[in-house]
Amino acid sequence: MRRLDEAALSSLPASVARPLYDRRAVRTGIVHLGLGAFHKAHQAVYYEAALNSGDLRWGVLGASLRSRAVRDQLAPQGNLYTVTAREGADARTQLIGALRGVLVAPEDPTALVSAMAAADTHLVTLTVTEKGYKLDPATGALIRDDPDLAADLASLAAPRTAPGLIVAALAQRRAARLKPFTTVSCDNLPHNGKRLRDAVFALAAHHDRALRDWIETHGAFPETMVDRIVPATEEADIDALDGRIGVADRAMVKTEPFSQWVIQDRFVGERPDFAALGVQITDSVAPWEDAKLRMLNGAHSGIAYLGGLAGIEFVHEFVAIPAGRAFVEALWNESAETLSPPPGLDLPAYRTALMGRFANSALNHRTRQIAMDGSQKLPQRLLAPILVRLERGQPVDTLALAVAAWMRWQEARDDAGDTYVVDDPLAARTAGSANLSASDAVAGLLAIDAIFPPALAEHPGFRTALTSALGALRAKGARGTLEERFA
Ligand code: CS2
Repeated sequence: MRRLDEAALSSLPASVARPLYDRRAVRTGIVHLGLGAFHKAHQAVYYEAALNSGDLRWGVLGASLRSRAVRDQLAPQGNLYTVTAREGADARTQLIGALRGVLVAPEDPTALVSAMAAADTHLVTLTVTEKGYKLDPATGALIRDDPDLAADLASLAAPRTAPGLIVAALAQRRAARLKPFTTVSCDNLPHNGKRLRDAVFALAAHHDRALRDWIETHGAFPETMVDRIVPATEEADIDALDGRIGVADRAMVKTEPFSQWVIQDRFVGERPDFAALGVQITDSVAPWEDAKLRMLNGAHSGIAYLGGLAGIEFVHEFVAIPAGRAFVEALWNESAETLSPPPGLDLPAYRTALMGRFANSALNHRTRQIAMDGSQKLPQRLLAPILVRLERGQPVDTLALAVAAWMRWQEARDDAGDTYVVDDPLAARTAGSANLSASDAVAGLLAIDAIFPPALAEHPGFRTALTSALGALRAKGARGTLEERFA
């Protein structure tokens, strides 16, 4: 089996799109924190387009904040990897050359900080997942007793968190009389730019008030909306790609044809010509962000828990079941009414396109993958629209069913009795309520104020809807409940 690397380039079939530029001439203009499948299939593809257009400032130094696996996959390949967009029988593969190197932050945090502080670095982008911001999901306040954040509050000599790395690097830039870089959160958080800025300000102020003020005056933390479905790569994907292109790419990513990136028009210094790369630059990102979080991600989370409990492995299988599809439509009916769609977003067309994306059977997007970290995802995806509807006195039955399915998921046993690990930073807390009666379980989980704001926790109608939905899920299973409510 031949491994992908520079030498293998000449043997690739002509159908594989490849770098149109000289990789040796590329400079590193971007440091990316949280190098994972999503970055590789989303932002990196836009940077690759910038390089292909001849603007060689936008090579990427990727950093993994924890594991060395990504570096170990990429290093033998000269940091080359492929992105394959699949739909039906169609698979289009592009070789990405934008990645210039990979650092593993815990191995050498100071090298990473120096790279971020380099004069050529104009953008620091992040995909560190919701929990990587060290913020309370309900309120957005810093979780000061998080062990890694506590270490960064004590000293920034060897930062451990994303906000810590950013503050340390900005301090070096200030000392070197350089401008800050633009810091771009690309995670599915509400107001991701503001949340990241708040975390950075709080940490900077703790160490050096003047540094905080300098960042406020000179820095930029644009809001963004990012969208591309990127299922985790499996061995079978690597084998299938090998069969098609004749090389083994252990760093490959698979995705869908669709991709969208909306960035608030707020930058310091140089940036790629984003508009020319198909990125939407706008003053108002929030309406895009809300629509995406509540429609795509909200439905995803509902599918993840109901599907996971019912033993449905993949998203496309869930929406192939009429009651599953009807559940998604009903959830969208509730969520859509809470949105103010931005100019250019036609909600009915958006819904049709989204259902088509969910139905993409070439992706094999696992419900279990989406079920991860529910405590961090629920507030912006499901609880935000519920709050709006309850304030208006509107029913929330379908959204509440999705939340109840998350509650039932905390029991770590699906409808067939098979056990699994609840992969969530708050799993130890949610487990305490899992085996109580439905009303006690609901009360116990609603009391977790890191997830549920008081207005929801104390709402009697919401509590009743959850208790009845949780009771139904336990008695009839997720599949039975879906069939009963949506068939
Ligand atoms: C998914 C997202 O795993 C999840 O939580 O909902 O990763 C989703 O696929 C992306 O946000 C799509 O842009």
